[in-house]
Amino acid sequence: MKRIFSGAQPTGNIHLGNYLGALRNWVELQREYESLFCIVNLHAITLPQDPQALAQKTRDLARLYLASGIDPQVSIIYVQSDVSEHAELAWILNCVTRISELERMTQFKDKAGKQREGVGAGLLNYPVLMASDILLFQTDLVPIGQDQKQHLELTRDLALRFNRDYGETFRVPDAFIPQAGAKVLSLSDPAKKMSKSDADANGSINLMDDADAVRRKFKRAVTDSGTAITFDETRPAITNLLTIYQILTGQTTLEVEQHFAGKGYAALKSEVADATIDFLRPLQERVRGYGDEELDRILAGGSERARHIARATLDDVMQRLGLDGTRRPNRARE
Ligand code: ATP
Ligand code: LTN
Repeated sequence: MKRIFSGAQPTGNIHLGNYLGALRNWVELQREYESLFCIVNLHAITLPQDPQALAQKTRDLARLYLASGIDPQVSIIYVQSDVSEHAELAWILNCVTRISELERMTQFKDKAGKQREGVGAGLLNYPVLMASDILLFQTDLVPIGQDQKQHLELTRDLALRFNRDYGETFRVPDAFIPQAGAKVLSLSDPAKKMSKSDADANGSINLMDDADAVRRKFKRAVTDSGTAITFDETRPAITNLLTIYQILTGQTTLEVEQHFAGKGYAALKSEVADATIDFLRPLQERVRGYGDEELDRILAGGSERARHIARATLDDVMQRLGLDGTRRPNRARE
């Protein structure tokens, strides 16, 4: 069976973009692939985090994975820092990555800004850790939003380079980027993607938002000039609202356009809000249904299974590099 791996950071609030661009597809794909879904808390600390909040958000995100439909009987759900092989492989891959490759990454440029002196090295090395996540598991397919495409290309380059220099070691993964929902835009600034790190809270619909907040945010959403309600790349704000509506109601683009023909922007906003509220209500109820004990059991089981796969890859990598693993003190237990 082919394998998929994906992850999200336990930072900020998980929003509709994360769901439509990533999580939703994970749920679909888990039946066809052996699946690992990780809560990437080591990625989260590339920017300063409050320790207590990070621990809490890690658990909250695990609940959201489960509530979205990731089935722990089928898929492996775990926390990145529980499997130390991620950090070990990241160090090794850092040694085959060029600084220039990392400095080219658009996410690094966006997050680091112009003043580079005070920027943490973790932010630069972030894509190497992401490559390690993926390559550790001999992943075939990586379901992600559009913004992560460049990181996946780097992952492929690193795998190919390592394989060339040290022999066939890593499977070279492909990206899975959905046709609709790969880049959900900010409701307040359609020039940007909906983002957890956006200072403007009105731009994102968070998955835990209550009905009033959802209605208010859609009501204030920026629209394009004109009045037509059609899918049209030159009118990103309306297309964004229509895309959200289309995916949540499971209709075709044609059905959606026919539905809104002759209606105004106010009706569009209010119907997108209704569809979102109807989608979020049961999801939020399921989130609240997972107790701490059950969650711990699922995450502990997940990390055990993940570690088993990861170790095999890392042992192979170490051997190829001349890093003899036989002296490891816990070797006998494995
Ligand atoms: P930030 O916006 O602060 O950089 P993020 O939401 O991109 O954070 P993650 O939690 O790591 O960070 O993202 C999880 C997944 O959601 C990734 O696959 C990412 O590509 C996807 N994603 C993020 N934002 C969007 C968006 N606006 N539209 C579609 N997919 C998105
Ligand atoms: N960088 C990703 C999160 C992430 C990820 C991964 C996604 C970390 N490791 C491995 C897919 C596969 C982001 O969305 N910001």
